[in-house]
Amino acid sequence: MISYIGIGSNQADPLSQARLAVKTLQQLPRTTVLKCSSLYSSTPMGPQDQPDYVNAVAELDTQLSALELLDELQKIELAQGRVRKENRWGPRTLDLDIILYDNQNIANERLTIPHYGMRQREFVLYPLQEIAPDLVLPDMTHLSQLTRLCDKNGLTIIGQL
Ligand code: A4P
Ligand code: MG
Repeated sequence: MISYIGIGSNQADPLSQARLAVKTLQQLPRTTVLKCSSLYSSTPMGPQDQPDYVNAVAELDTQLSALELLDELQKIELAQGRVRKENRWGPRTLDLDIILYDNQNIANERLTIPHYGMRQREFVLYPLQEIAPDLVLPDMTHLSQLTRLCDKNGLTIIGQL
């Protein structure tokens, strides 16, 4: 299955957090990292009294189920010092979200795929477009239709993975 993972960090050296996360993704069982976007700097969505984020998207080919993949991503978040807090959209050392999994729609108590925020978030759409310009969502929306409607909001490339 092809899956796209959103990577976000705005604490404890975000560039290194993102790079380490990709190295760990490369070691997941039954999984290959096929492509990585550039690293982007983005303005915080949500509370503004937090540092800018570093965001990227990785393309995986995996034989893990979506739930197995989520378990692995949450292990990586915890290993990199993620503390789950009550305040929504607050700062974090590492956030790994499953943006898309195969061409599937998944809705259960642990997973919503496509990720609920992907259609509006410049820090997901533009890195995704960089590595998958012809992507079509399960509901047949073309990624390019979404990016056309989405302001870059200061999103800039700051490095490579
Ligand atoms: N979950 C459901 N669907 C998914 C999915 N597709 N991928 C569940 C991953 N997890 C999924 O996640 C809470 C629960 O969501 C998980 O237990 C899983 O079962 P979490 O990582 O503990 O919580 P969270 O990430 O703090 O919550 P939320 O609302 O998902 O945060 P977001 O939407 O990820 O936003 N600004 C910029 N510029 N860049 C960012 O990356 N990120 C956030 C976090 C805020 N502002 C940002 C950024
Ligand atoms: Mg998350």
